[in-house]
Amino acid sequence: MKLLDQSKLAWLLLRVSENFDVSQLVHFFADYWKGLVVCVGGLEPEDREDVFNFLKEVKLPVIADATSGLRELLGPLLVADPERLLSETSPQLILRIGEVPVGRFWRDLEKQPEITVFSITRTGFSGLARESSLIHGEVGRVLRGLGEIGELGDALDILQHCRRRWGQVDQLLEMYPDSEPGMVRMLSIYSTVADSIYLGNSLPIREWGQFAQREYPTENVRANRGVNGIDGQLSTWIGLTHGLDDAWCVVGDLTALYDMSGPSLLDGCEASGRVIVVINNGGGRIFERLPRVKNMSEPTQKIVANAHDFKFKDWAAMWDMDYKLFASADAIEIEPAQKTSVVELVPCAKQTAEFWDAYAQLTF
Ligand SMILES: Cc1ncc(C[n+]2csc(CCOP(=O)(O)OP(=O)(O)O)c2C)c(N)n1
Repeated sequence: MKLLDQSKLAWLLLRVSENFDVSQLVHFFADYWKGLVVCVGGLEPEDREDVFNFLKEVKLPVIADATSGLRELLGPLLVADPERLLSETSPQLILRIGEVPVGRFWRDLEKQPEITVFSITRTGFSGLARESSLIHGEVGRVLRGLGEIGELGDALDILQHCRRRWGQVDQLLEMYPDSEPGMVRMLSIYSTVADSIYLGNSLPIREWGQFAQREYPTENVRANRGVNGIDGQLSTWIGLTHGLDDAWCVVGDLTALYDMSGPSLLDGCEASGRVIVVINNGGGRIFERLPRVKNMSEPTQKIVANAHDFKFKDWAAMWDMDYKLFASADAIEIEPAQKTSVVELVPCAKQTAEFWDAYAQLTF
């Protein structure tokens, strides 16, 4: 007997497991009046059009990761500040489409078994350790298999709250332009010239979803976080995009420090317009946002954050990369060149703290 090679076997297994039954999903939709929110994680490019058409048809509130490629296309359906919104409006149903969402709200669902979760996923992983339902298959095919659903709508008026919240967020970003979220907003405007964007740990991924511009589509976005670890991120980006023009990478400073030899892989890469943005907030600032760390003494917080004063100029020179540092949003000017450029963004710590304090005060 001729043995099947690995790729054929994987293809066959996918086909076998793809005999999905959408009737369970139709029943799930019947309860939409209890409050139904759609979460869209990373999507394969071939699924995007079907997902987009579905979302436009059902007109449900959508939490969309940047990696869905749809975030900027959803206009008034896009949910702002998902964590707080979900805890305050308590929708009873969540439909997840695509990869496991990166937002904190998804992990919070572990502790909310009363919320019914249904996933449509190519991987077959529920992404939750508690009970939930799942259809395993090509996402676009599953949605087409549903036929016409029609408008379901926003039973809890979540989108009305979101309109207000987006307005408040935009106002805060204007008030604190040199805060980290303010600089991420400015960066996202510059990066509309990129052909692809790679987001690495930690805050860059969160902050991109919450604060990046929402007008111009940036379809080709990848993110790498969580259990993946912060090491090897630059190498991953270079491997993923080697030889491709206009590839941008946005990482935190510790993430860059953990992969200082990564740019050696650029050797032989002749593509132009490649940019590595390092958001240098002087350590792993994601930890400061954890309630347990917030209550620690300042010296202990510094240790937890691996606080440092390093800058990346000499590192860029070591790998023959162009280099610029910007310490305010207004000053940012990114001109991709033939050589890979390192752009170091240094947010104002005071404005960042003020931004987050004001953000915490916002109410729906
Ligand atoms: C190999 C590895 N070591 C440690 C961690 C724990 N960790 C998660 S996020 C993070 C900090 C990342 O800092 P930085 O890249 O500066 O991003 P920021 O938090 O400031 O956005 C660390 C150390 C990890 N995920 N992987």
